[in-house]
Amino acid sequence: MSSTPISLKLFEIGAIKFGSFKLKSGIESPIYIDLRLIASYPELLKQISQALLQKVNRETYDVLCGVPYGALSIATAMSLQSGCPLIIRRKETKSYGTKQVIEGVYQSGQRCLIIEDLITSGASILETAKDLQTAGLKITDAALIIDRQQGGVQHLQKEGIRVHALFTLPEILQELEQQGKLSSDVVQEVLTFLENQKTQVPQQKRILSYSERAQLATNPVAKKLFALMEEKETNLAFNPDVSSKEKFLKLVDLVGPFICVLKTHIDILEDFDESVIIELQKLAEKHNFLIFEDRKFADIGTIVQMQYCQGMYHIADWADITNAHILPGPGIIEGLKSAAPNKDRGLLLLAQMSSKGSLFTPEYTAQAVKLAEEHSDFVMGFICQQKLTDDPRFVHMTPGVHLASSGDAIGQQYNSPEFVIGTKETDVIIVGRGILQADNPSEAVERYRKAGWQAYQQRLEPALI
Ligand code: S5P
Repeated sequence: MSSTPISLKLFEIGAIKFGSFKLKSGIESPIYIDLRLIASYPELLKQISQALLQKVNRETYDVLCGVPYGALSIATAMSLQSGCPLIIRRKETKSYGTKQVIEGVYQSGQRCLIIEDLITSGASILETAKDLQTAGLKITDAALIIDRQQGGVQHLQKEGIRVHALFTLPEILQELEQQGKLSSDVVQEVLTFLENQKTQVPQQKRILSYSERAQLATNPVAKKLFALMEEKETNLAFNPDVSSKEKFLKLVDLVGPFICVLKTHIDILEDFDESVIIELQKLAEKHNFLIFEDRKFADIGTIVQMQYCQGMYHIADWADITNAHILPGPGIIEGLKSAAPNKDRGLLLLAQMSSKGSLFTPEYTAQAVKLAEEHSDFVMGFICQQKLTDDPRFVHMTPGVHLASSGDAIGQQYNSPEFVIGTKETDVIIVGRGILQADNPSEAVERYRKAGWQAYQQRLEPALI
């Protein structure tokens, strides 16, 4: 269809203005674009949504989703005209919320067409795409009104998203010049401005490798862990949650070569005695893995000190890593830290849980990050479901991982290694029954190791923001 009417109307309603404008970044711009104005002109909205519908093959998508908030009205208009159902992405809960981010009716595996008004770097579309993918939707295409031609289209292409734009910004400028609305000087000024901006976006954001993070970590166990992950090429932690010591030790010997961390629930063993610890330490030495007692401490400082160092298990003597809830406040961290002063020990804070209906809130999770930053000599990272901080010193360890199941009957929820390491950007997958209950555990442990490691390697490829 002819581009004239739409671009001219955008100019007439003031959605594209020329002059001198101070942008949020402080930069002076000769052009200002505000496509949210379209919502106030129903005829134009209709015309634009029709043009967008014609741009993309209807066979390629099942649902529509507009990038909040600018494109919500456009996506709604497209839904009304095409009869294609609409879903809505909430913007507010995107940080580390466990709340519903995508509203509406959809099924995992359905294809969603993303709608946007304007593309610059592509970051907003990508953010929306990530949330939709997290919800199980497939994203292959995005339709939008104006491409500023500043690298966004190429950026999205690299992420596997095709962009269908009604116009590029230079096309609009040309049209307006032909219609006598702009002088060639203004067109030239805007084109030069756009060209200069292009070199600024998008920027490269390099993802640090585990070995680079080993250099940066402030906790000695985190340092060791990052280094041994790189050395053994594994980001797999295994928990043999069994009750007999013989079975436990046999399993540990079997999986030892493939894991970076062996996670225990030592109080599950019915025939526990000191020999378990002696054998476990020998195996840790033999196969080069760290031991993590998943004790989930949750009491006041003085009590956790005793639970950590005394009683039947003397956890602090043999477990490189343990974990704690932060519900009682910072005293629990200080208590545990002071209980093992002369040893290299690391603490993981429970910041999120995998179980259905867990009561962790985004505020609580944010508090865990804050406490980790304040105790970074002892706190080495988090038990969580997604990356919580860009601080490279902290290890993100994620349970609830399974290649074949989506959960158990009493609340456990599973994700794949690819999703956890690739999409949620955590560092270590914790796998129990996925390996334990497999027909062939020694084959399964290698399968999980490989899946986790490949997802990490893919993430390392330079990403654009
Ligand atoms: O949120 C959590 C935190 C932990 S530490 N969800 C979990 O499932 N875990 C632990 O991970 C749990 O105690 C168990 O040892 C392991 C998951 O085992 P799986 O058999 O379900 O893989």
